[in-house]
Amino acid sequence: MTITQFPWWKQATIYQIYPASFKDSNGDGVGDLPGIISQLDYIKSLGVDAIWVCPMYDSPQYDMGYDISDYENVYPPYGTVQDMDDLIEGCHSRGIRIILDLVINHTSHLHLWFQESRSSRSSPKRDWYIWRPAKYDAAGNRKPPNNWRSNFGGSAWEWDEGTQEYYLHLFCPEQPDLNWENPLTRAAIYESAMEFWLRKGVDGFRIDTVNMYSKDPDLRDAPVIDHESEWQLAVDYYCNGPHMHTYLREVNAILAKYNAMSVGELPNTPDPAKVLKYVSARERQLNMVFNFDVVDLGFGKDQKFDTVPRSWKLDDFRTALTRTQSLISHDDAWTTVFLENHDQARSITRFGSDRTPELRNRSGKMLALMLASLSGTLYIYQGQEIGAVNAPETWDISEYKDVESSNFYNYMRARFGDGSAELQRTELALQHLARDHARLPMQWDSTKHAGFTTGEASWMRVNDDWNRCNVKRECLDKNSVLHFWKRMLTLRKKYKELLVGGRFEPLDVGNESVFAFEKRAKTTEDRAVVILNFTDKEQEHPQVDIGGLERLVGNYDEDGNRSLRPFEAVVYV
Ligand code: TEU
Repeated sequence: MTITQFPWWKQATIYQIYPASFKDSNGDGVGDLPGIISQLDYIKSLGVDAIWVCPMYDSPQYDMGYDISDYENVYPPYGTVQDMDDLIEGCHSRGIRIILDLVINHTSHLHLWFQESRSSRSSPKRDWYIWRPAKYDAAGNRKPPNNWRSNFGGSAWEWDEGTQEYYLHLFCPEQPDLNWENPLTRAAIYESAMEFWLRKGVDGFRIDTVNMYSKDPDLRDAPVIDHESEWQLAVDYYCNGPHMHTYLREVNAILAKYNAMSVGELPNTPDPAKVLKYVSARERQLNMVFNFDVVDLGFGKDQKFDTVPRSWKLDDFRTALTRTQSLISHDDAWTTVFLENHDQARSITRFGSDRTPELRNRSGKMLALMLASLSGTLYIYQGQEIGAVNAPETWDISEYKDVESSNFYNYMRARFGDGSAELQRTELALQHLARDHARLPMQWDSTKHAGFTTGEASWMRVNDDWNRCNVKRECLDKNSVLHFWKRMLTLRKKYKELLVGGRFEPLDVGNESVFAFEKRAKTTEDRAVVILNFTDKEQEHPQVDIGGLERLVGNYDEDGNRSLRPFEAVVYV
């Protein structure tokens, strides 16, 4: 089968939208659905095929909408269900597909299901969440059922005074985990969270935390790594549990009824054999997943922010990327390509350089060229197409709004105190890796608040570079990152067989400055070589064979004579 016979989602580039920060239509400082609708022509002009809208459901926003209180309603500041109907229609009439975020590992504590579940131990919905009695230590102190640490710090269990039991929450206490073992719960999830929107015509889902629904059956303690804390990293105890594949086959059956696609978020699963169980077509579970191999580079091993900026080597990057690309060599599996989303800091800051406008422009184009040349479905996060970078290091920590950032900062502050070296290290880590950087308002033009809102204030501060880095300016500048992205997306379509569906092979492995790889089409003789200088210095050409190939595109006008210039990137075909 050639790639043009592939389903749409294999050939697609998907543009991710974070509703709060995309475009505000009514001046309240928060992005909204009419704002998204107003920019559909811009989105179309990028050359993308679909949008993924982050949670727009009703929610008290403890975790920016990943805490849903009603799957069948829209968060009022974002708009109404009617606006969603209009958005779906606005996309489809332009030939753009639309996928939603499916958050079904947990709900908000304000969801009616949880309200009923916590109302009494004999509630018919008691078993819809994960409740356990307390344990008591030798001194008689009440303790949670196990030592699991939540993803946002602290115990993963919250004590409920009313019914005198603990409930499990892998994220915020305001995000209680659903009990997937109960078939009634699963049926309710499928109906309310999935079919309600599938009937409205959405084309698929990005599925949040897709491997956490089945936990360790005995909820055993995790091994103690952090001897200073009661709570321990427990990902091996709540990811990829024994019933995962049964549940996902059910999810798949629902999607199949509507011919809808799925992309699952698959954290903490670097082993390709495990990944294949989720994405092999014959397993009938997910179409593809987001692997964390690349985006987790440089994170602390035990705690994400317990690290220093750029603590990764190019070889780590190469290995991680090769692992995710390797999925494509299995004929019935598929993969994804991405460097950014709403949980990641900006890729230019992390993997390129934002030190000068010139380096920023070159490295932004280098990353665009690389991503557009990799196999799988390509995902671009809002702002990435204009080369957005992290908030400046001069910003006060109070500008960071995300629960993950503030919980960790407060934890380190309580543990080590103001002015401590540990707290300074934490600030540096947040400046480099916090999720907040992706959540700054989209920069549309050079007016106040970068055209994101006409209101007095925006919910997060606009990045300082808005006057130089915005959609309007980059549309006018042929040399912009935005123009380069459009060009790369056109070439990606033209050379689909090779760039979207080809086999990937790293070249000159071990080179710590230059990342080179080869792509080979599966059904033709075509071959491409991609060469990327990942440093801000001149580098020697790597030892790779480009005999018989012609330069297709690069981020400098002509090939340099002897060496590769800073962040130079070239594709030969
Ligand atoms: O993220 C899930 C997740 O597994 C975490 O690793 C996540 O990457 C987090 O950012 C840790 O740094 C998803 C969503 O993408 C995220 O926005 C939500 O906060 C989370 O689920 C809870 O729903």
